[in-house]
Amino acid sequence: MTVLLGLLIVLLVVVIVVQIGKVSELSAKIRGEEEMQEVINKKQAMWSLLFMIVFLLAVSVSGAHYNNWYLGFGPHASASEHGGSIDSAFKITLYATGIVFVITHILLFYFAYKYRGSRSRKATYVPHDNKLEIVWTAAPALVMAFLVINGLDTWNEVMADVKPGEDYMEIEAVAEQFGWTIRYPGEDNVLGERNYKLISGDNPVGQNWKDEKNLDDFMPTEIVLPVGKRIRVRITSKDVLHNFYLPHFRVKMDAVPGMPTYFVFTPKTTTEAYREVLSDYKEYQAPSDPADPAGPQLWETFEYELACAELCGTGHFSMKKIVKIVPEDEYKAWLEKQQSYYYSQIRGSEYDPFSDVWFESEIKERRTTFKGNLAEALTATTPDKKTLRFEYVRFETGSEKLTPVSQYELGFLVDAMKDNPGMTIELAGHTDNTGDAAANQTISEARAKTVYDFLVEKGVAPGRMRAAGYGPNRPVDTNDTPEGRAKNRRTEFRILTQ
Ligand SMILES: [Cu+2]
Repeated sequence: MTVLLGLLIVLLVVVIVVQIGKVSELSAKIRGEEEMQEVINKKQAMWSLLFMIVFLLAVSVSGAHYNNWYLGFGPHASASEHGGSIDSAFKITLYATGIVFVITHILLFYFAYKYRGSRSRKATYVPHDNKLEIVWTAAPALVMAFLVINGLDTWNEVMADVKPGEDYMEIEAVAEQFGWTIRYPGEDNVLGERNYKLISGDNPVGQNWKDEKNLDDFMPTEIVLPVGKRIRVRITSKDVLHNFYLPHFRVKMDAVPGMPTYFVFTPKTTTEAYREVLSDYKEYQAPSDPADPAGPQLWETFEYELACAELCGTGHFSMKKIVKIVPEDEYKAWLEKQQSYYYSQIRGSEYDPFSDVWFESEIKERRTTFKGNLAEALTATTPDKKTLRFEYVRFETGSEKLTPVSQYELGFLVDAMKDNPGMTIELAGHTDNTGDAAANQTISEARAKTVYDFLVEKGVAPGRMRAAGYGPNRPVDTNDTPEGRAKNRRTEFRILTQ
């Protein structure tokens, strides 16, 4: 039944189509085919005009609607000094091409309407027209020349390196799959030398520790920069192509393995000030975490960020780093808290080329500690509190020869003997209980004697000191663990009189 009904409907539709065809044929005969064509032409011309209006309206409305999402518009003003030039170069291009876009589209559709097929008009054949050719070549050429010159001017300003004598700070961004290592120059404001051959697990960017400029360099987890300071970023990569991209500052530069690149910019808006600007826009007044509608809003949690703008592999997305722009004093406070990579990771390790030397700051700090401990011992009354252990006096393995760094702490003692003319001391060597007991006794005596000789050589009167070796007989900890044994192997001095 349904099939029959369906067939019937199809048949009826066919009949209707045929009938309409017959009617049009008839009306065409009555009015003439050309006249009919003219009616159709006019209708289509009207439709195309309507299409143009809807199209241009849609372009304008969507453009205005998303205005606040474009870089350089609404809340997205550039946060760097040069960024405004880039934005205006883009805007000039946008407006110039936008005007041409609208005019050509209006003309295109208007001409289609105006010169639609009509019996009263005949097309003219124009094989060639010099004047027209000149006009439509020269006009775009002029506009292009203006855009290119303007763009070149902006390019030269944006890509310029620092000038000699200019006040700036250089940081380094080293990319790898998948993260950035940012290196700051430290107090000396100069980045130390680095070499890719030195890169290892303990030396992420291959710093040459023999170069003293490296000693204060540090590598923080976030990028903090002072507002208004000219920053030169030295950019490089360890593996594949990456791209150093700071969208809010209009900074973008490839990180190329083996070929250092750079970018110079001056941040002009602090994170705090940028948040203030964003707070005026409704797009940023939504909750930052949709699951917590009462929580902080998007503008409150806004952070500038560093991204990698090169598709460098599967973990590409994770190359994001927070960038904070802060006032000068806040930056200084942050700097204070940063620890140099050398001092926190390399100092005293097997990679330290300066392990035989103490730096000024270390001498100062350790001297203060030594003096404090000595003052405490001088006022103490029990004999065990009158004994002080040398923390930094070391001997060559299996020998009584002092290592070079031992001179510093012994030097403190020399000064202390001068400051306290009534003080007499006993210098004592101790070992752990491993190895031959007699040999331990001998070496502990020999080591105490070496220290004694060193002090005499430095001008301490021999009569104010005596040297003694106790071998393993006076342990301060267990001899069953390596830590305990290390504590037992020691050199001490005990205040006898003062
Ligand atoms: Cu990358």
